[in-house]
Amino acid sequence: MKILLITDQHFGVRGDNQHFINHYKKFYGKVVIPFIKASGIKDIVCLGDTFDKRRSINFMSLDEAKKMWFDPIDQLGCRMTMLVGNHDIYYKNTLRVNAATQILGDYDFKVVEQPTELEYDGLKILMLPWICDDNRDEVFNIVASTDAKVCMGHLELNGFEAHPGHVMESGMDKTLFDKFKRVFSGHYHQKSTKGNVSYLGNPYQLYWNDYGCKRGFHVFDTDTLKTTFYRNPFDTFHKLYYNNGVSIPESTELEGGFVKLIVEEKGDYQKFDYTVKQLQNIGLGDLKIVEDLSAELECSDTTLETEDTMTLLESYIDEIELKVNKTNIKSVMRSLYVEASEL
Ligand SMILES: [Mn+2]
Repeated sequence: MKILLITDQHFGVRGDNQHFINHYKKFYGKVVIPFIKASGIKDIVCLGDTFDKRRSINFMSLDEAKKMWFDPIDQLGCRMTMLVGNHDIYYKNTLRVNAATQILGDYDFKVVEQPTELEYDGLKILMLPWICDDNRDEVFNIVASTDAKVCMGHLELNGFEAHPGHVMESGMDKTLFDKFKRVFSGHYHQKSTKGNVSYLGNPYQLYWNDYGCKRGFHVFDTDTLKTTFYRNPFDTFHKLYYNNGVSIPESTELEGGFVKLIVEEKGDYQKFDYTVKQLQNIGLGDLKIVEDLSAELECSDTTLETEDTMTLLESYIDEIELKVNKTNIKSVMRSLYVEASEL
């Protein structure tokens, strides 16, 4: 049997931003739903963080999420199992009030609020929602006692790359899950595998840090225990390098996208202005022009590198002298930055 695995969908992301809603619609409408129809897949597991904000979703976002994902899945008669993730819960120490149960009661989806063993075509899978104070003992007990060979969860494990360039230095030890042949997890949006543990990665690029990262969904085969990755063909973030001109990709590729026009050599000003106008007419989500003005200064032998905000913040923290743990400061800055981007 084939099961479609998808995780960290984050409906309502970036403060219910319309460009992201359109981007999601393109992915679900043109890729995932047609794939489910064509492949005849009937079982879906969402490994947590189906919704973005812990305490609310705006009505328009919810309506669009129903239309692009929950309704079609329901109409196709798919069985959907959803693990509760850390973004789906109102309280931090218990899963008692969670978005899926509150919002999706009209659907016949299975919401995993407690560690649960489920069987798919004779294969037992241990399903673990987000681990918090309320369920930690229960999770440890079931991990110790289960004879399931596969585990799916929303796990915070040490040593995995959470965002590009950021390896987690806290979290549970992955050896706790050594007994399983395969472990699949949501939570970190970066796709990565170490030994028997695979972080599946979320389906789309959501922040500039995700630029160039491969995102998508997987299909898991219960007979072979193998997964196949299906990449999301639509990138959210694009960089164009302007060098006396630039070739602009098809407008359908850029439409709704977030574009950085990086000016290396401006050349003719009129031609440059025309290019900017062309880009503005495509209907981008955002256009940023990145220009290295230091080149016009005389002492320009130091090259100015353009980096994203998070990388700049991190290298700043690395450079300054601090008496406290820099990793903690970085993680506070990162969550502040993510929170600020969502406003
Ligand atoms: Mn997430």
